[in-house]
Amino acid sequence: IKDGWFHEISDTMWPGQAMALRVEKILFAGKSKYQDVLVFKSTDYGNVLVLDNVIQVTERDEHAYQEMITHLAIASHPKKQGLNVLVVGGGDGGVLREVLKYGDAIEQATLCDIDEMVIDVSKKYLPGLSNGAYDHPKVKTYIGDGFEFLKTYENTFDVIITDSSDPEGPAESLFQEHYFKLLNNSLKEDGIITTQAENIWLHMPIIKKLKETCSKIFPVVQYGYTTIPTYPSGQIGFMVCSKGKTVDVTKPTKKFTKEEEKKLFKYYNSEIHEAAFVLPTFAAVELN
Ligand code: AAT
Repeated sequence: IKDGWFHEISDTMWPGQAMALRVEKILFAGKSKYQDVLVFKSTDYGNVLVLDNVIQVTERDEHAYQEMITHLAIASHPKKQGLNVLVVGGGDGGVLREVLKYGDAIEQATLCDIDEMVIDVSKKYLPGLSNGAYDHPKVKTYIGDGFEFLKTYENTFDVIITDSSDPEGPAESLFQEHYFKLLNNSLKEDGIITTQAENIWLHMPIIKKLKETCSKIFPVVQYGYTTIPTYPSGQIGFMVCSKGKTVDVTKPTKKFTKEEEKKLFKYYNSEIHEAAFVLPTFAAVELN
């Protein structure tokens, strides 16, 4: 933080550019076992959570990410009842909040984040993120490495959402081939996964490799994306993969009415679900 502005600088992940947000007040600054944890109140984006100097969420635009990473998977799942959902990462609780929007269709929602401090500061300074989800009777929370957690489950989950940080740091293992094998193993038949899959302007080599890795394991692999001002270059994508060969993840099978959409979501709707997979030419050339 310099002259009242936070700068998101990374010479390796986004060289020569940086997002800056004006700081009104620092609310929390600490160090967990895994990372530096910072929460500040910004002048125009609400409260902001930062891990190892990388913006994780701002109250103003978090919906664009949490809604898309969640609903691209759950809304295209062929099963409409008794869904067992796992979230890896996502300690701020935003994805859990989105999962619970399916109400009775959710049998159980489990979250495994490596860092308890992220959960604690999010509950305290970003309460709208989880919006009470951690206290919901269908929610179970585990603190630990998502990679290790998955080793203990087989044929269990219908949907697994990996809401992880960037591959530099504690989330490195969550981008490896072995991780996707574990995901595949712990999914039920017809299971679907989404994972945070970076930005087409900055990380094409990572995305390409991720897509290749996923394609070795899953018969259906699609890169979809959302727009979001406070992630690097304003865009972030998701690898959406299905274990079932005949599932088309680009088409939602769960159709919300327009009224429901307006009530439930700020960003997601059925049209944007399909549109999210339409890539600009340069990205399509690289990825398809
Ligand atoms: N919804 C917020 C966006 C995030 S949060 C990433 C979360 O992943 C953090 O809570 C972090 O503690 C957790 N995490 C990191 N590594 C692991 C791991 N190995 N196992 C479980 N959880 C982990 C992502 C922001 C994307 C930023 C884009 N530049």
